[in-house]
Amino acid sequence: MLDVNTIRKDFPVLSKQVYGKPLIWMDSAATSQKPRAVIQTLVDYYEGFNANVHRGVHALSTESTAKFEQARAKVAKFINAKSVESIIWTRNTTESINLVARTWAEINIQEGDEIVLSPMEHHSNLVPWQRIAREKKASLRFLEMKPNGTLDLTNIDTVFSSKTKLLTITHESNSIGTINPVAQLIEKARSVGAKILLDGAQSVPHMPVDVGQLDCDFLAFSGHKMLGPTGIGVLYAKSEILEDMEPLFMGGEMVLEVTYDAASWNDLPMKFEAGTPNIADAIALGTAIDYLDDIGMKNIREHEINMTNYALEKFSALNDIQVFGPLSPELRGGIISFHTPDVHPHDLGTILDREGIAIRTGHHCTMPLVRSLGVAATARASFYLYNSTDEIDILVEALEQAVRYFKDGAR
Ligand code: C6P
Repeated sequence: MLDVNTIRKDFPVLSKQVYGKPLIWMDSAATSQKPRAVIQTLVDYYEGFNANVHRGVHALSTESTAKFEQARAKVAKFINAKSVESIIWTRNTTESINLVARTWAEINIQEGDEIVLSPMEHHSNLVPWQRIAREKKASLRFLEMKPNGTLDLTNIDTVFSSKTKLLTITHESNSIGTINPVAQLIEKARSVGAKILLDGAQSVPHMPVDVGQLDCDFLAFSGHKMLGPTGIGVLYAKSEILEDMEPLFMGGEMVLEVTYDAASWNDLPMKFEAGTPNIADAIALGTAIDYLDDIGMKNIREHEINMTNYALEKFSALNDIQVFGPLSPELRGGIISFHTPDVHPHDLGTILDREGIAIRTGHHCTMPLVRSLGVAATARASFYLYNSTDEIDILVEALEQAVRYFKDGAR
């Protein structure tokens, strides 16, 4: 059991009032709040040792380089990567996926090849592959989904074939919360010789993710969804694959030898990190990882299962509210997407905001999925380690009132 009251004290913004009501942050799937230690790390960097990395011999550069590389080592350990060389700093999940699409896929996807995805991909893990498919005359193959929002793997053998070159799939859906059976899918993809990219934007912050055990080739995630700052993300890739990949950006840092005519590439991971990197935010992501490690990822997952269980039970008592995604908390993360025919999700979001409750409404950057659910938009509450069941009670009560108000108004 997490001590939520104590945890909350570490997050300055959570003591904020919105419209005179205590802030209830249920939009962590969009971005998480940040603990004081992370914020302080940014201040410490700029006040104490701001300097470019890998360049200077002076004291400040030595310190910033050491802290920057320590942060990379923390990321590697956090996801159980074999080596720090496998950790490439990017801006976010989106950039990490695009890096794979513009480099690995440029070389390895050919005419007639197939890329397998789920129907619940975030646009960031769909649109880059649409472009690759178009440019390479390859095709996208989508797994099937059951009405309960889990994947239907009955016909999996007809989706994967020797033509499959890549399985690129979200570990946890940001839209309906489904946790996909990635171990089974990875095994299938491996059996046909395909590479595997996991979109870990919603899983890495919320559960233990072990790349050694999963044996995926790529994993993409964002620092800002896991208590870290915005503007820092990670691409994990097996180092032997990175060795074979061409860099995307050219310039300083990523080169070893340069003449007027040519250049050779630096060692991993620098080969993929042209220009001055996001030093402060990388170091602060290291602090976020320390914080998550102290709490324990298994404990965070357990807390979110309890929260989801509680929320699903409360929601089931509400009339006219449809919850999307699987109803078993073991099959989903702490994301509850819902819809009521009586109130437009945007109106719901506005009403809840007046109660101090921040949720997200819309298509959650998964337009094809939300359309397939038969609605134009959903309302989405997403939980993290600092949310309590008391907050769920307040959410459900506010929802009930909103629905009642709109129904009565319609009469
Ligand atoms: N989802 C949400 O509110 P970036 O923006 O690059 O940090 O993450 C993109 C992304 C990719 N995959 C998944 C599964 C995601 O959830 C996200 C971000 C946010 O659901 C913002 S749209």
